[in-house]
Amino acid sequence: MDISKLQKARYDYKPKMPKILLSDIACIKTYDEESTESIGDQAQIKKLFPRTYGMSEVTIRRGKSAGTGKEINIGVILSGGQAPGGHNVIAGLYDAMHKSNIDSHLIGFKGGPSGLLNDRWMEITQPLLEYYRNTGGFDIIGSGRDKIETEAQIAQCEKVLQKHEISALVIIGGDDSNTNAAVLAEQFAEHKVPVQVIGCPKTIDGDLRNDKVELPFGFDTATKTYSELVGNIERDANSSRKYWHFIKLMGRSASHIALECALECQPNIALIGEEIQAEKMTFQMVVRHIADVVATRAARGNNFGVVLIPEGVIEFIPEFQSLINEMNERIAQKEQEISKLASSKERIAFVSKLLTPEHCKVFIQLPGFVQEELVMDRDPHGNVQVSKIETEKLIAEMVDIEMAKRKKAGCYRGSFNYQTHFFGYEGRCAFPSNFDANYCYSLGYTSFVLIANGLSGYMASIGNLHDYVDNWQPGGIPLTMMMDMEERMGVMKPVIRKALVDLNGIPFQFFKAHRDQWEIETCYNNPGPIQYWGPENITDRPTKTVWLEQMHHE
Ligand code: FBP
Repeated sequence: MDISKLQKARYDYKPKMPKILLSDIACIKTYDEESTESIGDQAQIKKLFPRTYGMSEVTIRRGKSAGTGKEINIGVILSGGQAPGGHNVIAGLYDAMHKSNIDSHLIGFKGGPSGLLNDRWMEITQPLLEYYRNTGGFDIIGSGRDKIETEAQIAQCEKVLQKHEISALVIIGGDDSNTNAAVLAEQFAEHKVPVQVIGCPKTIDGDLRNDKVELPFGFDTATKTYSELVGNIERDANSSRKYWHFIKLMGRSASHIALECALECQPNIALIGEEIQAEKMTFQMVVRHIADVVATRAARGNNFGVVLIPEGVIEFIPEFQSLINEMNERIAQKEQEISKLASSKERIAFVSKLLTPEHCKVFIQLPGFVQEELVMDRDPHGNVQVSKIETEKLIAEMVDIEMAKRKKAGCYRGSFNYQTHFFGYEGRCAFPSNFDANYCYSLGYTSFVLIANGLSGYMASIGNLHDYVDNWQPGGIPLTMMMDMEERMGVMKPVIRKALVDLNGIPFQFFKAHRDQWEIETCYNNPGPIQYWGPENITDRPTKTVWLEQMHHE
């Protein structure tokens, strides 16, 4: 294998850990704190999770641990979209379990939850891990988006876990995967299957967070990677002074990534889906607002700018939300007939007839490529794949039309030329920042401490993330604490609540207080690439979101 110099150097990086985790592993243990309630629908969640509901939050402090020293087998799964740092969670888990007992085994199930269902596995060994420490990606064992839901699937998991004599399973994933972890912990307890289940918070989207979980891993690296790219584009825009750049950023529903990049890069405009929904802004209102900024900047001689667009924005715009809901429902009923139509033109015509007049009007006004995306790109459940819609192009084209209208009416004299970009996959497997390398390793290590203390149905957590790593606080949060009931495809289900951008939170309020200036003036900030070596205040700094949120608590 031809390995880059940076990759080689990163193998040798020694992740920092909270001071307490540096103690002898036999001399740290969990302590019960307050007992917990779920964040919503307490009675229903309690009924569905009678054995794992109401457990106490735990902290890790010094104390004699009875559970260390035993030889055990642990299983691990990477689940969902890639996020930088996943390899370090596995490394932290591996190192902790081997500090406890050198003969223990770590079994990685390949390709996500389906690896467990289909018994596809590999042993994670020290020599193998040496090629993955501090690197991005999930390629050590792969990932997948399957769910383990039915009784038959749960029974199959129990069989596979028992076959390998696995006594604990660590699931590294987002809200859905950790919901799955909660279900497995409850079911194993009910069936008296001696397998503990521990979750780890992962997703670049940043939406697996609450009062107890400060941040999922991967958000830090991904947003720093995107911010570098956005900053570069801002510099380019300010150099050539001839383009408006419309940049879509990943984040399936919440706008945390766009907000963080806006705080870092100070673009002219950043759309925040949650605000658009709260203000009940129509698509036309969004387009007109951008057009107003384009016109104001043009009047000052600035025919350039940068607009950040969160991937999930479309679902926050009321008319699209109801159009998509209706399309999902009506297309599902006519799936077979639609599949027989040969051309996209025929499909578009057919689908527009299925819609109510109000939605049909919205649909036919959309540019052809968006109509096509709405009709053609459907997930295995038949739903519109919102993330595949080229919103950046759609918005840019609509602004173009609006500027042409204004020009004709004589109220705009500038020139409007645009470029579109989508940054998503570029950031999901980047080399983890020092923050994510340290955070993930600590999460993996903490997972083992929770296991050694006999816990199940917990998420490993690290608090105080804005502070020096020494002062980070490891612990465990009961998974049921983060749950409420939500409608999923027409059925009420217990799920871990997704955290959307808090419009009253300091990060959004900070953005709101500055954006008028950023719109009109050119206040671009170019944070540059992630730094791995150098002064700690540069290499280890957390995101602005984490930093600003902390100001709120102090
Ligand atoms: P997770 O929630 O699983 O972490 O995935 C996040 C994400 O990167 C989203 O931002 C994006 O919409 C989606 O995954 C893309 O998924 P896929 O990899 O299946 O294209």
